[in-house]
Amino acid sequence: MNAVNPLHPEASEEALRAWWMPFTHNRMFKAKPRLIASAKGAYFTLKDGRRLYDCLSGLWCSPLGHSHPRVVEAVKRQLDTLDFAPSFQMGHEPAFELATRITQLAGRPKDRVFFVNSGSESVDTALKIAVAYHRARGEASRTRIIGRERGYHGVGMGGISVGGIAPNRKMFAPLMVPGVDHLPHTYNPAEMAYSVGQPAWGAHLAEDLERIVALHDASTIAAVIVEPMQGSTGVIVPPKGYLQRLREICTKHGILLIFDEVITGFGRLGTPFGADYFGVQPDLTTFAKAVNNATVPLGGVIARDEIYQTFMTGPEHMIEFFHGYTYSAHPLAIAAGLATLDVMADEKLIEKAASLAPVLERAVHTLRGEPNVIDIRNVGLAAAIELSPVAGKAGLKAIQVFEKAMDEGLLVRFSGDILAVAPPFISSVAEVESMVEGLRRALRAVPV
Ligand code: PXG
Ligand code: PLP
Repeated sequence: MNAVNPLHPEASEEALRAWWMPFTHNRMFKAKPRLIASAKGAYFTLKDGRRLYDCLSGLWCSPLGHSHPRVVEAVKRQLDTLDFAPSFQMGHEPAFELATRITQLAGRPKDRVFFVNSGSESVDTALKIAVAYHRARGEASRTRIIGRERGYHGVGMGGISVGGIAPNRKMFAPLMVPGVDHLPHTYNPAEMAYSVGQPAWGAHLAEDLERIVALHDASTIAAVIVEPMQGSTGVIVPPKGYLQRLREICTKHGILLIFDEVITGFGRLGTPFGADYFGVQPDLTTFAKAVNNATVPLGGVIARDEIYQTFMTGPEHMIEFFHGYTYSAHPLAIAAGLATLDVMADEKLIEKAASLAPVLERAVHTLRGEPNVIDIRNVGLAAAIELSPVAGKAGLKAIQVFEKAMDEGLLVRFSGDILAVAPPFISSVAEVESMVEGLRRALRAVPV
C-alpha cells in the first residue's frame, strides 16, 4: 500500500489518500504526483525543485503573477484589521468600494455588484436574479434559461444545467434545473480552422435563438447565458457579428442576456471585460478569478441598475433578494480585489495584456504544421491548440504533450485533446515567445 514515489519519497500513497482531487485523474495523479511547493511571479516551483512557467495564469485566474507584493501586503493588513465581517445586515466599507470600482472598470457606473465566492456561485446567482427579476416585473412565466453547447458555467446545479459539456452533465441528470434549452456551439473546423482571432464565418448561428424562441415562446424565456469567448472547452472564439445578433434577439424579445465573464473579465482579452472587446453589452455579468488575482476566492454578478431597481419594491422592512453566502464579500477577498485593481491600473496591466496579445497570436500560429496539430485558435491573451486524438483514446494525446511540456519547464492546461494557454499579464515578450518554442519541442516529442 505504501509505495514510495521516487520523485517524492515523502508523498507515499497513504499521505495522498484522503484528498479527493477536483477534475483530476486521481489514480494517475497519486501514482505519479505533481506537487507544487511555491510560486512567485509567473513561475511555480515544484516540490522536486523544478520551475515551471505558468502558461494558464493558474486556472485563468492569476494575471498579476503569484504573490504580487502589493496584493500580499493588502491581505496581510486586512487580516490584522478585520478577518471576517458578516454581510447579512452588516457591511464593511471596502466591499462597497470594490463594488464601485468594478462598475467603473466595466464602464457602467450605475450598475450594482452582488459578491459571491466563485464562478459557479456567480452563475447560480445570476440565474436566480434573472428568474426573480421577471417575476418581480409581473412576468412570472419567464422561467426558461437558454445556455449553449460546449459552454462551461461552473459546477453548481444551475451551472451544469445551462452548461454544455457532456461529462459535467451526464452523471447528474436528475439534479438538473428543468426548462433549459441550448444554443448550438459555434465551432466548425471546416469553416474556421486556424482562424486568426475572430472567425469570419458563423454569425448566422445566432439565428438559432429565434428558432428556440419560436419553439417555446418569448413569454417563457428568462435569459440567455453565454461565455463571450468559450474558455474552458478550448478557446472557442465567437464569429464576427454573432454576439451582436444574440444581443439584438434578446432585446427584441425581452430576454436578459447574461455574459459569463469568469475567464474574460478583468483584462484577459486586453480590455476590462469581454463585453468591451466584442462591443456588446449584457444585462448581467458574472465574474470571478482575475478580479482579485485568485488570492482568496471571490466572484460576483454585475447587474444593470434597472434590474436592481426592480427588486427594490415592496415594504422596506422586507429583504428584497433572499440570497447570499456566508462568505459573500469576505474581507480578505475584498482587500485582494482592491489591491489587484490598483496594480492593474498602476502597472497598466490590461494595456500590457493587449500589447502581448499580437505577440501570442503571431507565435502560436507558427505551430501550424507541427505534429498532431489540427487547429489553432486565439483571442486576446489566450490561445488553444487542438490535437488529433489517439484513436479510441480521447485525451491521451494531450496528456502526452502536457508531460513533455513539463519537461520544457511549462505548465500548460489541457482539456480533452485541446491545449490552452493564457499567460500572466506580467510576462515579457520573450517569455511568451519561448513558451511557444517550448510547446513546439513538446509537440515534436510526441509520436503522431
Ligand atoms: N464560468 C466560466 C465561464 C468559467 O470559465 C466558471 C464559471 C466556474 O468558476 P469556479 O470558480 O466555480 O471554478 C468557470 C471556471 C480551465 C478551467 O482549465 C476553467 C475554469 C475553472 C477551472 C479550470 O479551462 N472555469
Ligand atoms: N449548510 C448549512 C447547514 C449552513 O448552515 C449553511 C450556511 O449557514 C450552508 C450550508 C451554506 O453555506 P455558505 O453560506 O458558506 O454557502
